[in-house]
Amino acid sequence: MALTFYYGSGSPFAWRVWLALEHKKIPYDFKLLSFDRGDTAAPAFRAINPRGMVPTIVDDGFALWESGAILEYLEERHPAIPLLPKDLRARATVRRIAAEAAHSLSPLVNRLFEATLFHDGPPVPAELDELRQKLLEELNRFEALLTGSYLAGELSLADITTFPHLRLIRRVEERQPGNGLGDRIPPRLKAWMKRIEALPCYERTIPPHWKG
Ligand SMILES: N[C@@H](CCC(=O)N[C@@H](CS)C(=O)NCC(=O)O)C(=O)O
Repeated sequence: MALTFYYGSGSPFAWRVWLALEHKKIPYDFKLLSFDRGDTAAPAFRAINPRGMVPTIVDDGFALWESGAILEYLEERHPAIPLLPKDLRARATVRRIAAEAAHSLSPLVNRLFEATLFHDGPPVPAELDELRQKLLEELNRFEALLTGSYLAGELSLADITTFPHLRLIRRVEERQPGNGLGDRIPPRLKAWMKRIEALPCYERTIPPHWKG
């Protein structure tokens, strides 16, 4: 039985899992849930994931949610194309970076969305300036990690976990020019984004609603 993947367009957490499924060439049935339609609150979905959140997978009857847990599960279940290094400390570093993306970067990107695309009325300039400053400080921490092509050696869960949040920052600028970070994403991170966007898994996982 194939793995079923429940996804919601625009969710950075669901995007991580989609990138991993594609990169690792794992067969899956794709279930696109609509936030607007309230699909995540539907009883049939709540019966699978009582929290009503994407990403969620069901693998041979086993339901799992929380993107970090799903990524680790997929890694162990489908090790052929690895996204975790073999070396103990390298693996710990990847997990650390993935946790930093989840707990330090992601909340700031959420706040940027709330202050711009999800904001009723024009953004409050002072609030936006303070937020941009915090985001740039955070991005500089990721910039410092980029001594090679990827965040931690080879392409890994560190990149897969971090990328959607960076791409969402650019999305704000695309939708509301001047309200995102403009061209202030640090240069090595910018080049790294291009590298990820050149991977086949990127093209296949662009959020459907971005394509109009
Ligand atoms: N910590 C969770 C976060 C997942 C999450 O926040 N998902 C949101 C979308 S970004 C969701 O499904 N929300 C339900 C809804 O808005 O109906 C993870 O890493 O998977």
